[in-house]
Amino acid sequence: MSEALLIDELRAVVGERGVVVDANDLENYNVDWRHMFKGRARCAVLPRSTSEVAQVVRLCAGKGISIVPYGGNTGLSGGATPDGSGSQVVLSLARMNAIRDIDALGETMEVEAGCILQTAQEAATQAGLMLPISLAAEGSARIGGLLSTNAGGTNVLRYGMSRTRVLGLEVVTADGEIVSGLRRLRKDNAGYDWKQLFIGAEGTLGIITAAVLQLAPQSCHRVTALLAVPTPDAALKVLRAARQHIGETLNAFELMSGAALELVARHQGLKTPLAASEWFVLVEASSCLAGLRDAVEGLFATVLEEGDATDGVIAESERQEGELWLLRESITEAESREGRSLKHDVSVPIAGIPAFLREADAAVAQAFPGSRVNAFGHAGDGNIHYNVIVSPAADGHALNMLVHDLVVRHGGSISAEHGIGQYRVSELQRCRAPSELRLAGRIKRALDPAGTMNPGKVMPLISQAD
Ligand code: 2HG
Ligand code: ZN
Repeated sequence: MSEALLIDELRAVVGERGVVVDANDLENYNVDWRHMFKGRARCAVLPRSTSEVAQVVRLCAGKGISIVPYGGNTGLSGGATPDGSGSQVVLSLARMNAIRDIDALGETMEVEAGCILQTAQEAATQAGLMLPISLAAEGSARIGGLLSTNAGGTNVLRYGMSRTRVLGLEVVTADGEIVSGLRRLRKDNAGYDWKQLFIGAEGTLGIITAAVLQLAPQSCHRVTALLAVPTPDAALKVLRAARQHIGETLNAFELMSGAALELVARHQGLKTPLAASEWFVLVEASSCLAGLRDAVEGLFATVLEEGDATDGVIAESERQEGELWLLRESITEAESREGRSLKHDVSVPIAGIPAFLREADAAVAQAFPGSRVNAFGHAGDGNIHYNVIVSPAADGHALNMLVHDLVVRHGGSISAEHGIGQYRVSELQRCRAPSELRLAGRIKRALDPAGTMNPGKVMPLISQAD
């Protein structure tokens, strides 16, 4: 088939400006945010509506051309990066960014996949509500990508993963059919909950084009605090005490090593307002009931007295709250400036975090002398970013296997919130039970029998998986 003909046919669907073919313009689509994965797209297509997405998918399916759905390119696992063959079409949802509707009484928002998270958050706030998906990349991440990767973030502890926000979904299937389940119902037990298959599937089963999200009431008061803690064990005691003092008002409980904050100081020039410590926890709570600040002060008194925290500060203004959060949210950027790092986005049952960290630190130090662990994460929900800064010559695969084996031994997951993308395909095959993988293969083959939806992501290529 002539390339020019394909481009003409795509342009006929999405308009002249909706097809990107220029090599320079394609760079954004060819490389992921970390510059770790690099591919070569045949072209990028930017549909303006669900109907155009469906037409593009049908056109490509008819010609056996694979599609790589693309959101804000903020994923960390290479899920939106095409392979190097030059044969895959990248489908960006960027031009489908409307907020279609907000229902203030029902606390829902219908939004298109290309809407940037921050824009959706602001719209919810203007309506007197809030959209409780919160993560460092919220200024660029798009709703479709967030749902396709079932993104986590800093308030999963209270509000759950992105999946739990979704009441209704609209998708285009691998054969180009529009399936619309944009219901705004809290309760809907009518048959299979098929939308759950597409959430977290990273575009391997179809393309999410719009969603109805469950919003939440705004909190009237918020308290943000930073505590210095001697060990991860002590951090968990603080977590337990926080649950007792401030209960469900706890939005976030983030663990950061002193080493992580040293990176932030070195590369971002941001200073921690407490003296040096091996570990820190960042706590955020919010409520509309009075007395939250007093309750957090009570928590401080308890944990300082018990020696589970050695120091602490409660933010006195929104500016100070922002400064505390900036420390936490700058870790990824600071780490990327430090050199080569291998990311392990793992989760273990919360009580197992200290033992996991101890064992992993010892094993990594022994097998990879000279490497440095950058551990931080959402300890309140069991998710630790166990990233290791290594020399360019280090055997990354061996290190990944070492960490993941330990995770499996602790009953954990090798991807808590970043997904599998192309980065962890082989590790998922290695670490998951054969029965689970067989079931996943059956789902993939049922929904994408030709294997044209984001091939090689999450699952091995279909021929290999058979
Ligand atoms: C975070 O928690 C993100 O800040 C990124 O999930 C984690 O850089 C990472 O490994
Ligand atoms: Zn994270």
